Amino acid sequence: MRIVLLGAPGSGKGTQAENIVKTYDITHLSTGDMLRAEVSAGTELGKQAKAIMESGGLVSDEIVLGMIEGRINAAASGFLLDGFPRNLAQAAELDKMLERLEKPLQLVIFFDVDFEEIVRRLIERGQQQGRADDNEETIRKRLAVYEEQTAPLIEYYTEQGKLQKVIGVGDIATIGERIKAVIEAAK
Ligand code: B4P
Repeated sequence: MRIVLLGAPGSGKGTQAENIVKTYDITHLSTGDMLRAEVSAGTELGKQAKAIMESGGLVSDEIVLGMIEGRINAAASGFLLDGFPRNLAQAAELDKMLERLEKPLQLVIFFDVDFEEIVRRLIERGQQQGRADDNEETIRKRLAVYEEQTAPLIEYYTEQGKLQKVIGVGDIATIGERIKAVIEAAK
């Protein structure tokens, strides 16, 4: 399976991704996790990304595309993209990349969650895990960036006939069942 998880920060993509990749035995590709690993390893790329991430902005397309291409190539049994693409330029590059590989996307799952719930979740995560970008000011900025740059992907993938919406509010297991139903229908 070749799947994209689309949704605002804190909509549950990372949480649900863990179960999906286990169930379907596909590779989990989270650009957020990759960037955080670069930051904590103190690499040159991580140094460039750190301040942007802490301010709630998007890291440059060049950096993100450079990180993801080889990993998509290597994911022979399928992949789950989590947090990528995040704007129209990334989506267009992804389409080109997958066309070259003759492995087009099959499904885009959009997590529908209201912003009030998102702010509540991320503030709670900030208190529990201390992630630098989970404070109220940065969360507002991330949501504004999402609305401006990422939300247009809903229409982009709807036009391609690949988008399925899942209500992302409720308990984690129930949302997991909704997602499973959507994946089974797309197989
Ligand atoms: P990400 O790591 O993608 O950060 P995120 O969007 O906050 O994570 P996610 O949405 O997966 O969190 P989840 O719902 O699982 O990106 C971080 C930064 O990296 C970006 O701001 C950007 O700077 C950079 N970046 C990443 N990708 C990029 C790209 N492609 N281009 C440019 N820049 C990029 O979890 C949220 C919380 O909700 C958790 O605490 C979880 O426990 C909780 N939760 C989940 N489901 C729940 C439920 N059903 N009910 C209650 N709580 C729930």
